[in-house]
Amino acid sequence: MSEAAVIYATEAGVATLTMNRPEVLNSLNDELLTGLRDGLARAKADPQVRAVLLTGAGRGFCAGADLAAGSKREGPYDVAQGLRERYHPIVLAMRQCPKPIVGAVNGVAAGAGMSLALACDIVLAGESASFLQAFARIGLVPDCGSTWFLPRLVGDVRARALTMLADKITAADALRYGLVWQVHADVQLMTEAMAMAQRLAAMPTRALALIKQGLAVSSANGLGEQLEVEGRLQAEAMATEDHREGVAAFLAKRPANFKGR
Ligand code: T3D
Repeated sequence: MSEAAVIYATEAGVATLTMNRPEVLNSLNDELLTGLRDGLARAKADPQVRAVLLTGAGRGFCAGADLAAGSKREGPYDVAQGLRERYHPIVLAMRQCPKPIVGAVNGVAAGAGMSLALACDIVLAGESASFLQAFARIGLVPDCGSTWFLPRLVGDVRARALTMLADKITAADALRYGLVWQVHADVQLMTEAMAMAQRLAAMPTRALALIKQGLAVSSANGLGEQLEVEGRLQAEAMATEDHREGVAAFLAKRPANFKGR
């Protein structure tokens, strides 16, 4: 039996999804896309899982769509429909996941692979990782959210240069541009990323989900509307057991023991 294209493992409240086609830098074929979709759904549904960690096996994070598989397609291909059915549910599931997602970018993140990295909530990169908006190199346009994420993360000037020039940038540049939260020595990356995911898994999970909801709508809202959104989300957060525990722990001067409820 062939090895899974996505390896799913759980430890201490964290579900780790490892893209596992290292010989082709974890480029995205149907098996890998299905594995990501199923893995995200499984992590969402499991009450024991309170954070997700996404990484790649071998020397790459993800090199985007599998160009070899794509070139073997026979007959007309409706790419908009292909993206809608195979890729968009993954990007949306990541952003709408009620649990935080840590990206551990262990090598090159190119094309849709870079979009997947940007869809994570907190991105850590190894110092030899790189980021590449590969699309224009092969006459395509950025997809899987890159034209949405990039201007918001790096501003218009850098978004245009990154997407049009399609130059590979280093992890250090990605940190400087605000594409990643931290860069670590390659050998330390997975330890640091797992520590980050476990830290998030021990936090008030529902509050983190509500924070994601607030951030998701902020750029479409005016200040007045967003204040209303915050009020509604705060009402939900204030009704949680974890909020009561956080206040009780503060008043008793002891560490909080959040349960994710
Ligand atoms: O519906 C749809 O499918 C449309 C969706 C489109 C979304 C997209 O993501 S389009 C963008 C697709 N990705 C790319 O264009 C990136 C292609 N890859 C590269 O440019 C380079 O591989 C990298 C810059 C990422 C890394 O370069 P390097 O020198 O470190 O590695 P390499 O030697 O090029 O790659 C190693 C192997 O992985 C190699 O195979 P080989 O020669 O050892 O047998 C290479 O062919 C393979 N590989 C890398 N990327 C892909 C790939 N195979 C298939 N598809 C890939 N994307």
